[in-house]
Amino acid sequence: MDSKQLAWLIRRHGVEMTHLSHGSHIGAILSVADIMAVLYADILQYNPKEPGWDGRDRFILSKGHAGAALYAALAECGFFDVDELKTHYQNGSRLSGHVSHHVPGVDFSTGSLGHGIGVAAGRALAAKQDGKSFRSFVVMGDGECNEGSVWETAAFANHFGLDNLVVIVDYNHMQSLDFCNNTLEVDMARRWEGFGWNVLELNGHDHDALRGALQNTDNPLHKPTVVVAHTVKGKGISFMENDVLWHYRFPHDGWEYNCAVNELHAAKPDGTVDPYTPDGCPKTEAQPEGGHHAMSETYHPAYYTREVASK
Ligand SMILES: Cc1ncc(C[n+]2csc(CCOP(=O)(O)OP(=O)(O)O)c2C)c(N)n1
Ligand SMILES: [Mg+2]
Repeated sequence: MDSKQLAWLIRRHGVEMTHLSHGSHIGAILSVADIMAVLYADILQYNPKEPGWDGRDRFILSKGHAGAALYAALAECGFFDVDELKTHYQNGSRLSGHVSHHVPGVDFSTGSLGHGIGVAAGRALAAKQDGKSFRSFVVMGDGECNEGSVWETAAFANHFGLDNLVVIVDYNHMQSLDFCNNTLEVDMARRWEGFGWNVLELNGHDHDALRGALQNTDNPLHKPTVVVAHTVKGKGISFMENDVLWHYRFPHDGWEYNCAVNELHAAKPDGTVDPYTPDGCPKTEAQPEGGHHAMSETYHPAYYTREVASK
């Protein structure tokens, strides 16, 4: 399966999983879907039949509230049965709302923001000390970069020359309840540069750009690498894009679910099969007057039109 197909399936599973469980974070799942797809289709070294294989690249989804995106990638890549995704966030399921290390392919539980990078840096240092060649990857949110522990680790990783550490920041300018510039905005690329990192900046929905940046992060000064990936929260479903509402709201029965699924179907790559609604959904549901954003008090047209993903 190629990265485009995997990204589509992550989005489709994300809609279904949050719909079935009435769970949160669909906006965060859609934001990171392309990053996860390129990592699991083209970059990370792993063996789904032997999740603990010592030579595997280490990976942490530190913005653990988007765990559905990781679970969907792992299931589609053979770590466990895709059908199990339907149990996500349900009582008794091992697929908890935030990322759990009880799931095959997951080494570290996340959800409390700001901790993934410290663990990833420790692994990178250990790999160097033990003469091992794997890389240590971590995906973080931009809001997560408000945590002080992130910058403590950034200094540490630079000091120890951890050129086997790769951070990807899902830079969507939003947090859970508001935009970053109404909360605490970080001048992302310059901040990492100031901490001595090798900084790459790109469109986090452009698979070729992501592949190009992540395939080889060697750099002459042996710095740790950060990929500042410009993204749109809710990417791929128009009425969820750049709308804070969809951090916590799930796609409800009726037009929300049907329109979400049908928008995904309109962009379905050839050869991809929708395991839930192979032919899409009925188009009979009434949409709210004034368009999809009429229900939202948090939609922000200035952000919607901003070219955040144009770099
Ligand atoms: C330490 C900690 N504080 C607060 C939260 C609550 N919380 C969950 S998601 C979120 C917003 C995260 O924003 P960002 O990192 O930008 O991720 P995005 O959803 O935008 O991808 C917050 C504050 C948390 N999970 N952990
Ligand atoms: Mg964010």
